Order: sequence, then C-alpha cells, then structure tokens
Amino acid sequence: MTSSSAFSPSSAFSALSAYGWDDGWAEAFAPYGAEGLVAGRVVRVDRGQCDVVTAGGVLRADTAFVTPHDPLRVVCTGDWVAVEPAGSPRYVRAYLPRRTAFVRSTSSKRSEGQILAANVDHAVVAVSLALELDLGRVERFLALAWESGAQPVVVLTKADLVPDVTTLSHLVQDVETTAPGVQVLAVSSQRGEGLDVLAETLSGGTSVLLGQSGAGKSTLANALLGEEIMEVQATRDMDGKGRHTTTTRNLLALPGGGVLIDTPGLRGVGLWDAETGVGQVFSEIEDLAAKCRFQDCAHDAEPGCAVRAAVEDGELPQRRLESYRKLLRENQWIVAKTDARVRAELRREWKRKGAQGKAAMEAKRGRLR
Ligand SMILES: Nc1nc2c(ncn2[C@@H]2O[C@H](COP(=O)(O)OP(=O)(O)OP(=O)(O)O)[C@@H](O)[C@H]2O)c(=O)[nH]1
Ligand SMILES: [Mg+2]
Ligand SMILES: [Zn+2]
Repeated sequence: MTSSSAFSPSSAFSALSAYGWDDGWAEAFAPYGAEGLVAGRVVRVDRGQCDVVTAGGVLRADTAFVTPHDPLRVVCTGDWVAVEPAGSPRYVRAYLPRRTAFVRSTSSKRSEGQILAANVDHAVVAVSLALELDLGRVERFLALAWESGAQPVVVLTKADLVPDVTTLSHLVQDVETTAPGVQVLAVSSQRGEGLDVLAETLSGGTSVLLGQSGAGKSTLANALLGEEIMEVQATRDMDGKGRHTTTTRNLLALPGGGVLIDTPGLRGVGLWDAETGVGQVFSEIEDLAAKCRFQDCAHDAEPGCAVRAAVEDGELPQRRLESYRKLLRENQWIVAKTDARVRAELRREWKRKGAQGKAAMEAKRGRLR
C-alpha cells in the first residue's frame, strides 16, 4: 500500500474498505476518531509490536496497551485497532470489539486458549491430498471453525497429485459426508484448478487459512494473490514434524475482493470450549439423537436409540460416531479445566458412573461365585 498525502475521512474509508472496513466498524471506531486516533487493521503481530494497515499506509506500533494477561484478549491479526497518529513508539490504544475469534487450546496439559485470528468470516481448512485423508483431523478443524463463528470451507489441496478424476471425486465425496453444510473444493495451486471458484467464495469477507504444516496454505495464498508474497518451503518431510515455514501471520487484500489471513501450520489443534462447534460438525448425529426414545440417550445400550439404529443400518459410519464421542469428551475435558461449575458436575457424574461400575462388577462377581 502506498501512502497518500490527501488524507480525508472519505478517502480513509475507501482505502480501508479493501481490508473489510464497513459502517459497523466506522461506528465502533467513531469515539476513538474523535480523540484523534487512527483506524487500522492488524496485518501482523510480532513480539510486542504489530503492523497495522491504515488509510495512510502500513504503520508499526507497540502493543503494550493491548497485551493484557488474559491470552484471549491479546491483540491479534485481523483486529481493528485505534492507533496513535504519531509517537516513538507509537501505541495501539485499543482494538474494536471482535465479531468472531478463532481460538484453540495451546496444549493438552494447560487450559490456556490462544487466539489465532479475529474478525474472520470464512475458515478455510486446507487438507493436503498428498497424504492419506485423516477425516478425524478434518472434523477437529471444522469444530474449531464453527465455534469461532466463521463459515468453514474445506479445500483439498495439491489435487494435481491425485492420479485420476474418479479417485478425486471419491475423495471429495468422503469429505463432504464428513462436513455437512460445508463447501468442499479440490484445488491445485500448481495447475490452477479450482482457484477461481475458491476466489469467488472468499471474495466477500475475511478468510483465514488453517491446516497442518505443509498442507499448501502459503502456496495457495500466493496463487490467490497472483504474486509470491508468502514464503513457501521448498522441500519438507512428510510426517508433519518438519520446520514450519510460515512463522508470522499475515493479512492481505485479495485482488478479486476479500481479505486473506495465512497462519503457520498447527501441530496440534486442541479444541477450546467448542461444544456448539462439535454439534455442528456432527449435525446428522444430533438430528438422529432427537429421535432417540430418551432425551438424554447416550447411544450406548438404551432401547429405542435412533443413532445406534442408523449405525446398524449402515446409514451412519461407526467411525463417525466414535469421532463425535471423542471430540465431545475432549471438549468436556477442556471446559472442565476452565470452569469450576462444570468441573464439579463432571466429578459428580464420574462418581456416579464409578459407583455404578463398582456395583455392576460386584453383581457379576456375586453371580460367578
Ligand atoms: N504438487 C503440488 N505441490 C504443492 C501444491 N501446493 C503446495 N505444494 C507444495 O507443498 C509444500 C508445502 O507448501 P506450503 O505452501 O509451504 O505449505 P504451508 O501449509 O504454508 O506450510 P506451513 O507454512 O509450514 O504451515 C511445498 O513444497 C509446495 O511446493 C500443489 O498445488 N501441488
Ligand atoms: Mg505457510
Ligand atoms: Zn440414542
């Protein structure tokens, strides 16, 4: 972006609209504007500093005021901020209330959430076709995406590596059954297939690219941008333990409209309080569950269970039910680590189950005696 000398509120509006500025942001920013602060969007955060795109160009600013102890309230890529017009350092004074936020759990041992991107409309889950499809991982990314408030899109990358169209359409179908309500696209950044359809989908709003390291996110970003902006790794080992190429997040305006945020590959995608997200990923299971005889059916051994009936009919894959249970359990665990009330409820439940299990064991032993 070049800096403009003719700085006026209307030119500010048009310069920032390519970055997603709209009437809602203008309204939220108004009190800061009255204080003489400058509006901008964070394109990169880097150890206490961030780059902010403003109507007058990209500014570097200090984030000390917007780096509180709570990791979910730290300024991040995608935030709209109010920056001081001058100063050395120049400070980000506030960020505007977020519409959506993409949060993951940082590690399985700690209950800390990490915010990856803010104000995102589409979450693009990049899945490489160079590796065997891991539907469980796709479901995990989708749960996080739904929970964030963004609309997920699954992009199967490196389609040029799939030997024939029949195999490719089967792969797309497999992912489609795993992702109800989600658009699934196969693309090749190398050959260009599928890029126009994707560009169209992303043209309205802000999108974040998610996926494992090596999935081809940065290559895809470059292909959509039509220029080499993101650094791409030349070679890599296929086990996902390799060096992460993209180390900082970047936000860029797409030529066909829309804004794209590239992220470094996520080694672990821990859920972060994603019960609603999990429910949406497995919407067909939740629909079936509504038909179970008991409202609190655990789909184990209860009579009149519509979910188990669907598994027996082959209508619902067993893998899918197990995956659903696993993600729900994991999510309960995350929530339990953070919310004392839920934790207490779970403990009571475990005690009850433990007592039931013990009674059942004793009864069994009694019969054997
Ligand atoms: N054959 C083929 N290879 C691709 C395609 N897109 C990306 N690659 C290759 O996949 C490798 C990884 O690509 P990147 O774009 O760096 O992957 P990334 O998801 O950004 O990785 P991180 O930044 O580490 O998270 C590179 O060697 C790319 O050349 C494609 O469409 N076809
Ligand atoms: Mg990358
Ligand atoms: Zn049931």
